[in-house]
Amino acid sequence: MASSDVARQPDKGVRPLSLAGHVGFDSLPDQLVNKSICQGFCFNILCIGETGIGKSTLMDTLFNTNFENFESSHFEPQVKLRAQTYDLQESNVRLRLTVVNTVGFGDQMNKQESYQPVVDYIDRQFESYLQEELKIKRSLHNYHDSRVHACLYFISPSGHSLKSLDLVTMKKLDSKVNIIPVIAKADTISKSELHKFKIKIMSELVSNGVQIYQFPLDDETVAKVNTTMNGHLPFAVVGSTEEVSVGNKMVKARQYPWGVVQVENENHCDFVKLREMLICVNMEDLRERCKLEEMGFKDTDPECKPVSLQQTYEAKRQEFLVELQKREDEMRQMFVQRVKEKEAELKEAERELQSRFEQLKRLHADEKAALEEKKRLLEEDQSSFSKRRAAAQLLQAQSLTANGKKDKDRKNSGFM
Ligand SMILES: Nc1nc2c(ncn2[C@@H]2O[C@H](COP(=O)(O)OP(=O)(O)OP(=O)(O)O)[C@@H](O)[C@H]2O)c(=O)[nH]1
Ligand SMILES: [Mg+2]
Repeated sequence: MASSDVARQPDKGVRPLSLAGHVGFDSLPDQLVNKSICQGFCFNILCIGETGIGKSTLMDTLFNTNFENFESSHFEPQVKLRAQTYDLQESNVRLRLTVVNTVGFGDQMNKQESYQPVVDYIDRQFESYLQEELKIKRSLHNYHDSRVHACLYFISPSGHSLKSLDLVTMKKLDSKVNIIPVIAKADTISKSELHKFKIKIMSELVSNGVQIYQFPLDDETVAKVNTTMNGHLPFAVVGSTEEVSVGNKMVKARQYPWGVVQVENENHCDFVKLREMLICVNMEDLRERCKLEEMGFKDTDPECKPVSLQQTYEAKRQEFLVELQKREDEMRQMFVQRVKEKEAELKEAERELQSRFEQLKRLHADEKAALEEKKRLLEEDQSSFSKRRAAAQLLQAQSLTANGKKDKDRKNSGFM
């Protein structure tokens, strides 16, 4: 039975009544729409793919704009995640879009170095959301949810098979994010090869137990289109923001010496299918589809008994609080340890200063003693010099007196 029929079925004991006039609750859908428009929306896309595989071009093509793009080198020692957030507006609907790119993905010799930073990034976003969610006073309405809503996984158009890095990465992420695989630069692969490649990819994903995002079938308004589109996965995409004249109109395309590949022509590639599915039909499902497993939510307990969401939530909350307490204790211990270390460092510095001061004091005392000794010697010299000068002056005076007397005697004898 369709879900809308279930909703229309009156419950036992509930009587349907007709209204005699207008009441006003028929405005409820409008109220919801107005509230949503006022709040705006947020959507976060993670693009995983090797350097130069066409991630930025596809994002520009999807959102009909030019995002800030940086070309990455193939020599990044490790994968970095670069998140850029933009405010977009279409009619009166505002969308805060975050595009996260894997810079240097696949350029490392060690595969773990390629996927681990991606896993860590996704976990961090969940963690911070969970922390906000578990706060007693939540402010989720103005909290910028940075959890990844959709992950576009760019597969290289080798026409051969998936690389082991693709399988390992998707396997690590499939319980954490909604993975939508796309075959990048699909204009570089022939139609028949592409057909076989798609089948090969899907069978490899299944045999390796990789769960990709399935467009949901529970909403009957979109179930039909979603069923068809699930059969087209992975989408083979071509990106370009270049406008080329085809017939009498300009279309987004890639021009080659032998012809033109039109991005929005469904006979040329699956770009339109991807845009429809990702943006027009399932964006809300992707936004809302909470990967509860990521937070540890399960339908049954270890003994396979069913547990309610509330029980799991409470258990999870308790677990989280215990973890928080543990971390707080660890931080406190770390703080005490750091204070002790700093204290010891300061004491050591003080000791060094003290010994330097003592050394300087000793030096100063030695210098003072040496100077005093010099002063004493100088004073001795000065006093012996004074004595010698006095003796010399006395001698000089005596000799002057003696000479005076001799002159007088000579004069007296001359007159006689
Ligand atoms: N043939 C073909 N070339 C494409 C396609 N999309 C992008 N390119 C070209 O591939 C090159 C790299 O494209 P980008 O979009 O910068 O690739 P990227 O993955 O963002 O690169 P990084 O951010 O440096 O890792 C450019 O020369 C694009 O013109 C496509 O669908 N087909
Ligand atoms: Mg780029």
